[in-house]
Amino acid sequence: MSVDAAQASRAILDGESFLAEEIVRLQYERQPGLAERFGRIGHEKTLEDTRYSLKYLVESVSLQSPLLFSSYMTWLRVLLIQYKVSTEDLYINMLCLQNVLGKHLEKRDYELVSPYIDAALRQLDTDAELTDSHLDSSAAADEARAYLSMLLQGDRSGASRLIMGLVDGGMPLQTIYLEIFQKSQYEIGRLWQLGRLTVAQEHYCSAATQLIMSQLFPYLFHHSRKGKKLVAACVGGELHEIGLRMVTDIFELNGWDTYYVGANMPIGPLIRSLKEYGADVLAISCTMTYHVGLVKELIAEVRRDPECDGIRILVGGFPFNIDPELWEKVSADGYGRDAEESVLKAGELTKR
Ligand code: B12
Repeated sequence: MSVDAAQASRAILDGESFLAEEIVRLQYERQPGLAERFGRIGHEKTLEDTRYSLKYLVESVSLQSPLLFSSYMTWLRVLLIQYKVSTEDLYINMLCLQNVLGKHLEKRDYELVSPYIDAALRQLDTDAELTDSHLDSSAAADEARAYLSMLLQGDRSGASRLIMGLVDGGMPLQTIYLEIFQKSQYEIGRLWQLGRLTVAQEHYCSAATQLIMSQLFPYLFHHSRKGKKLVAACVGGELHEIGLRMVTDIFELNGWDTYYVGANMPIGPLIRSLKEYGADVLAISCTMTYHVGLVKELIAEVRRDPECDGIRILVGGFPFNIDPELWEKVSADGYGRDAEESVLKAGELTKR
């Protein structure tokens, strides 16, 4: 990270609570109707969202990736529609954020941060509707629709029978993973964001998909082994583990030996496992943008350890798909958009 970006990020982080309160105070001053429209809870939620916006801004600035903050703006804008918060309300919130940072940060910090906010404001000027279902782009669209519809009706045993039938019918596991499981999970995320699905439904579907993936476990080991080893982990605090699990399974399917440690992995024990297992590749997954800094820290720690010399590091997950240059900014050796690309990339990195 550049010294300037680090300093500007630190200044925002240090004042986060105060800055958020100032931003919301200014917004309510400019839009007195908000209090009546949204009541006390609305005020609390605005404060909470503003704190999140500052967090995303800090991550975006410290990684020098304006895309991270502007894509967050698109996401937030769509999410807020169901709560009757308009794009104009959000735009004003951003203007207040810019104004308050202008008043409270050192001039050089503000000048560094301000273009990130300008980019986000421009982003709010463009249309962003999540109208297209992820299932429409699936290469197994009919099966994916049937699968998700069963899960949404609470019929996980029907969904399991559907998948086992497809396996028996010869559908490749990779297609089931990427075109049915992954696309359904993305669709669940889209429906949740639009307010058309409850958190309980999302939890049910995610748990059911993990259960059904487990039923496919015995099918992963049919292929000849490559003698290469993968350790796979999510960074600390990260709870999204299905993507990484999918990556790991597809590595197994391609003959790698894998050691999957899943969500929320602390750095010390992870580094120990790399040595004990004799990893060739470390796969690090991160979904929440505000965890990307931890990915960078983890990679720096691994690189500092001479016993980890030669281990190649792959990263992936939501923010890496938003900014295709982000993997270089965290000093990884490579990145994969999805499980299939990840295996190809690891193959290239470990060619002997
Ligand atoms: C299921 C889910 C959850 C579950 C996760 C359960 C679990 N056991 O994993 C739970 C309930 C925990 C959860 C929590 C939250 N979630 Co959530 N979640 C999702 C959802 C619907 C699906 C995730 C998933 O399974 N994807 C399917 C996998 C297969 O896809 P993938 O992760 O992209 O993985 C592929 C590639 O990225 C790549 N890849 C992934 N990792 C790696 C690693 C390497 C090394 C490589 C090479 C490649 C690679 O390959 C994978 C396979 O092809 C997504 C929607 C979405 N679009 O993803 C939201 C989503 C990610 N969640 C979101 C949010 C906001 C949250 C919460 C903040 C909600 C809250 N208010 O609490 C929390 C944060 C929790 C935390 N601290 O981590 C937002 C994030 C938005 C943003 N702008 O950042 C999303 C996008 C939903 C949305 N549309 O708004 N969530």
